[in-house]
Amino acid sequence: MTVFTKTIPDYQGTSQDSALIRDLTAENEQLRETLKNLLEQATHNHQVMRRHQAFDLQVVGASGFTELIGSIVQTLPLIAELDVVTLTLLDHGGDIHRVLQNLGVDFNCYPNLLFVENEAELGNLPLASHQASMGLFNAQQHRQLFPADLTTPASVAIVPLLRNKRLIGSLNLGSRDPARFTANLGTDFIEHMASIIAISLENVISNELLKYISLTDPLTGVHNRRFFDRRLLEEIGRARRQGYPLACMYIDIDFFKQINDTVGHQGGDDVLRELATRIKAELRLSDALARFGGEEFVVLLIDANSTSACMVAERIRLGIANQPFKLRTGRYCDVTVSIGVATLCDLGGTERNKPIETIAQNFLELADHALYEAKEYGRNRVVCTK
Ligand code: GH3
Ligand code: MG
Ligand code: MG
Repeated sequence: MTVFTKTIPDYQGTSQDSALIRDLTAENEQLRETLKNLLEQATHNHQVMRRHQAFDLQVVGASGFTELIGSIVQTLPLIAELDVVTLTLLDHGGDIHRVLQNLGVDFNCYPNLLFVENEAELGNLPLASHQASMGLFNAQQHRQLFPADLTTPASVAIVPLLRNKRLIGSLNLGSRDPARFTANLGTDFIEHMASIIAISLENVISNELLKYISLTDPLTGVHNRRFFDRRLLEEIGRARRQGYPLACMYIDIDFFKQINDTVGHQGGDDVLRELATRIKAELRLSDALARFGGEEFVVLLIDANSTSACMVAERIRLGIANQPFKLRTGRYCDVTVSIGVATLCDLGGTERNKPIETIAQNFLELADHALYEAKEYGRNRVVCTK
């Protein structure tokens, strides 16, 4: 922009000249004011651009799903001066939701994160055309994107999130200012932001799915040995620092080979799935259950001494032995398990200076040995070692 500065010569003139000078001075002041406003606007725009660039980097660099969602629903409203931001994810079959829940995401903490299983659930929004839509908030059209317990906006921008021309969700921006989003507003900037968010979302979701697959037993959906081994080391470290006991259970189905022979391999798989469900039902959320392979499951009980661990083991044993397993064929099958229990109660004492890996290995060996004894003593029983 060019700014003209008018210099008034130092000269004693007529009253006409004085009027001209007054006019020119007033015009000059007005120009200065305009310039000041433009500079302020430019500085503001520059700051907004810097904040958006920082936001882009934060979104692209998010290390996991929860960090990314936090950036979108908490940081974005601050940097873009919005009153509410929500995110809708298109989740066919509910797989993403299920996996994230299994990985420990507490969705109650994310009221701005919405899941829909198909495009129809997005309502009659023009998302199918893959175009952003902006305008006044309309409860009938937009309520499902801005639930009533969040701020109700006056104007909204609904921006499709696309990956390879496929709709994966929508970014929903809301302002209390009815003039903030109008139908004729340019969409380039918002669409750029949505494309960065879509790429980052796809990326973190793929990573979370991979993590889930690598730590989960595909048949039963409980954790696998890789997860358990990692968790055991963490928990021993924590228990040693905080001074509480841990207990470990080895659970093995009795005569499973015969069960397979009687009800077939599919029937055997049904038994394994149902067994995992029954064991889980007796545990606390903080406990860890893993299938170590075949028909062997291992449980880590947090803050459990020998007495309480043996009570839990006995409850599991009875819950299995007293109720026949219903298979998908409609057939019933009697199942019993043997359980070996070991506890770690002295982590602050003699175990204090041992490497955690050694403690973990000895701990598992003790539980495995107790299981061996339970089998030796006749099966369908619990053996606890101190
Ligand atoms: P014990 O009481 O001594 O534990 O006897 P068992 O028959 O349960 O033990 P054994 O180790 O002899 O047999 C385990 C069987 O588990 C053999 C194998 O075919 C079966 N098995 C291992 N993995 C699976 C699986 O994923 N599905 C099914 N259906 N069977 C499995
Ligand atoms: Mg067995
Ligand atoms: Mg076995």
